[in-house]
Formats: sequence, C-alpha cells, structure tokens
Amino acid sequence: MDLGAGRRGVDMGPSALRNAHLAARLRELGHAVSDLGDVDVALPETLDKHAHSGLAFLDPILDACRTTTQRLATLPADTFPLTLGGDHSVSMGTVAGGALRGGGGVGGQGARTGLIWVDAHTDYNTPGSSPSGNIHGMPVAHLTGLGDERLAALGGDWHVRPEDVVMIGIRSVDARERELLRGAGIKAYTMKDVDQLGITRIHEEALERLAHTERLHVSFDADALDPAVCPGVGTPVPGGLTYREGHLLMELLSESGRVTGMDIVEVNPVLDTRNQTAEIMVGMAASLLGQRIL
Ligand code: DIR
Ligand code: MN
Ligand code: MN
Ligand code: MN
Repeated sequence: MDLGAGRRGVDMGPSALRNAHLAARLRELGHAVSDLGDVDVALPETLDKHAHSGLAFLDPILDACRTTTQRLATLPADTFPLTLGGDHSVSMGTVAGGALRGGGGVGGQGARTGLIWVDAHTDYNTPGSSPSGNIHGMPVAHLTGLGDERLAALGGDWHVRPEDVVMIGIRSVDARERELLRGAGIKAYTMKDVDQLGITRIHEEALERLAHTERLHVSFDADALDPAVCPGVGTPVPGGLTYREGHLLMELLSESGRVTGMDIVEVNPVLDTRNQTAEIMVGMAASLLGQRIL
C-alpha cells in the first residue's frame, strides 16, 4: 500500500522487488521460499483521505495492518517472514504478527521481540506530534503503545518495549517526535554515530543490548541508504548509509544467527532509476539471509 506515505507509488514496491528476482536469489541461498501473495488494500481513489480527524487513510491502513498481523501470526514459529512494502505503516502489522506467530495467533502472548529499525527517520510520531499526518511516520510509536489506540492495539496486549528498539541510520527527526523518542528512551544510532563508531561497533552494541529478546526483527526502510544508492524513495535525505555499510550490517546480523524476520519497505518504482532501488534492496535481503562474498 502507499496510503501511509505522502507521495504515491510505494504500493508498486513489491512488484519491483519480485521483478528484481528476490525469490530466486533466496532459493539460490538454499532457502525454501513461498510467496504468499499480496495483502488486499483499498485503492486511494475510492476512499475519502480525511474521513478521520486529520489522520490520512486511518481505516484502510488499520485494515491492511490487521490482515498483515493475522497472516504473519498464523505462520509457524520456525518460518522467517520477509514482508515487502509498501509504506512503512505495514510494519505495525509485521512486527506484531511476527511476535505472535507460533503462539496461538492474535490474542496470544507474543514473544519478546527486539526491533532493529534501519531508516533515515525514527518513525516515532503520534497523530498528535506528526507535522504531516502521514501514518508511515508513526509505526514505531504505535508498536510501543503510543498514539491512536486502534493502531496501538494491532498486537492485542503485545507491544515492543522501548528498550528493545535499536534504530540505525537516523538523520531526520521532527521536533515533537524527538521529545517522544527521548521520553521513551529509545536507542537511536544517527549517521553521526555511524561515521564515528562504524557499523561493526554499532552491530555489536545493538546485539548486546537485545541479547535478552526471544526474537529479532529487522525493518529496513530503503531511505536509510543514501539517495545516490537508493533514489527510488519518497522522502530522500542526504548523508545516508553507503552500499557497503548497508551490506555489512546485513552480513553481521546474518552471522549472528539471531534474526527471525525482516521487512523491506518504501521502495518507490515511480521515482526510481531503472529499478535500481529494488535491486539494491534485494541484495540487502540476500545478505541478511546468508549471501556471502566468498
Ligand atoms: C516525517 C517523515 N517524519 C513524517 N517520515 C518518514 O511525516 O512523520 N518516514 N518519511 O519514513
Ligand atoms: Mn520508515
Ligand atoms: Mn524513512
Ligand atoms: Mn517512510
């Protein structure tokens, strides 16, 4: 879907990623891959964008996220759900559904889940703090239980704990969002930290911080990478992760053996150059799922 984003086109992201041979790449790595198809989402042309108090497309996003949560929650615990976006709103469903899978589905207990949020943005706005009203700027806040109560209840009583979130690649945070983030105590590695510490150290610290969690979900927004690497994104921000920093992070996470699910989101083919962004993101998924140089 693209209902949560300010610009149109990320609803075509999954097609672009499939076209960039995602499934074949993962099969080459020895994985058994099942494409479960798309989640049905209402067309924006058929909807009233502001049917709900300044929150654009709240109802259809809620529907899509509920379906996503449900579909992930019914998967066996030993599967690795890789979800293709779409705008980043979908991760409200994938993180909740990923935590609930193998445990009786929605309404179940939910595994304690570490969340690695790779993004230029912290996505920690609430409806009250958001300057844009776009829900793709709000998923992490809702996952931790803030904001709109229906979005915050996608996982039932289950939430990500703020201390179980690590963000990497951050370089764009709104004023009130920054206060919420600080108040919650969420660990965010900015691009300054990436420059200063390097990905290796950040990866080590992140995994140490999340050592106690049962599951580990990686949510990768294509705009975390530099716009020169991934031009096909709706909200490009200069000064992003390099191609190698992205791969190194995925390679190290893969070697850790701890990651249990992944999202690739915000790939916008309408704004892309010859499907470059989708191809780069397929490479990132391959590295996280075992691809090695030698
Ligand atoms: C901005 C942009 N912070 C907002 N967020 C984006 O609209 O809340 N997130 N682009 O991915
Ligand atoms: Mn995002
Ligand atoms: Mn982003
Ligand atoms: Mn976004």
